[in-house]
Amino acid sequence: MKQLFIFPLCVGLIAGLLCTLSCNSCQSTRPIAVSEPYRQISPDFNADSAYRFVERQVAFGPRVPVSTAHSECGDYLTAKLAEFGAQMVEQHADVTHYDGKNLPIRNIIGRYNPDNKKRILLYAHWDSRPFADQETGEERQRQPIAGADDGASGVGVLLEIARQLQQQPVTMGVDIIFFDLEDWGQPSSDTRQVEGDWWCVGSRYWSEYPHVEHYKASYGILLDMVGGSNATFRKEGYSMQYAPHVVEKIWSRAAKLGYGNYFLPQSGGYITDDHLPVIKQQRAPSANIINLKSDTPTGFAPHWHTLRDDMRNIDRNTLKAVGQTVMEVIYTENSTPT
Ligand code: AHN
Ligand code: ZN
Repeated sequence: MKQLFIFPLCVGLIAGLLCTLSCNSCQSTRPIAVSEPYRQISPDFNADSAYRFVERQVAFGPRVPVSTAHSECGDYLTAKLAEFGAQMVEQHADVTHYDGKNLPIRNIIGRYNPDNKKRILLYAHWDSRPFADQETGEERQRQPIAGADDGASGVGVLLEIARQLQQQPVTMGVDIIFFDLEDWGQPSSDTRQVEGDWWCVGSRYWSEYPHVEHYKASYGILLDMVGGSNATFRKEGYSMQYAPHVVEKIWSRAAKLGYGNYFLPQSGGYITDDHLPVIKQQRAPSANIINLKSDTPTGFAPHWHTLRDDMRNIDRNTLKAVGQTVMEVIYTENSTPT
């Protein structure tokens, strides 16, 4: 009789032990504290495609207002955004630049889901600087730059994002603006005391006279010099001052995607750029993604405003890091209800 009691007890003990063992082995595969790889939400940004968009702009020649290259490239950009399904608006205006001359400007605006109140604004400048004033030698300083990085890179990344928005649409509103005449600030070689600030003329015009009355976006992202090899994006001063939450969104997504080597957790200098008028006129709190260096005299990459700012500097890896990060911000936002 005794054995009859002991037997089930033994079976119970063994079963219990087995269960504990197997549960332990279950636990080791349970994804609790173990860090899971981040799953990308956005479609793949195609860096080859972005590269070709940069190359195409540069092939027109320096996009200096008023030149054939400028007007032909403007037509190309409008046609491309339209081809990628954006509803187009162009702004034409006459402005005065620092030398007192009148210049026509052309801001190119592509709208996705124009009726949605919730909007994100993405922008870059499409003009190129008429003088390579960071060059050595007066003759060289008078020549216009190719602007592969300074101008064309940001526009190229945004064209690729537009192409992706057509293939995998979002419900949220997205505006892409290519601003004209960002880069005609007084050259350092011109020592005259000219009153005023002459950068960012196109974005200043738009910020004062937006394409839609009372235009407002939830936030904005400026892409400026986002194609250089070994680019480093430091947290630009005005962006941190006026839009730290936007900086945080971008830098944290970049880190999740593994681009922490481009988007450094460091502060950079204060840069007068297209985001300033946009911020000041309260069109959108904006962050500037801009290649800032801690080891160059200018604070920018060595090719900045020189004749070396051509396709040799453009690195697909940088375009990819920026493009994928911005897309991740957009597509994450789109899946988050407000
Ligand atoms: C200043 O040098 C004050 N701003 C530079 C903004 C810029 C020029 N971005 C590209 N080109
Ligand atoms: Zn420039």
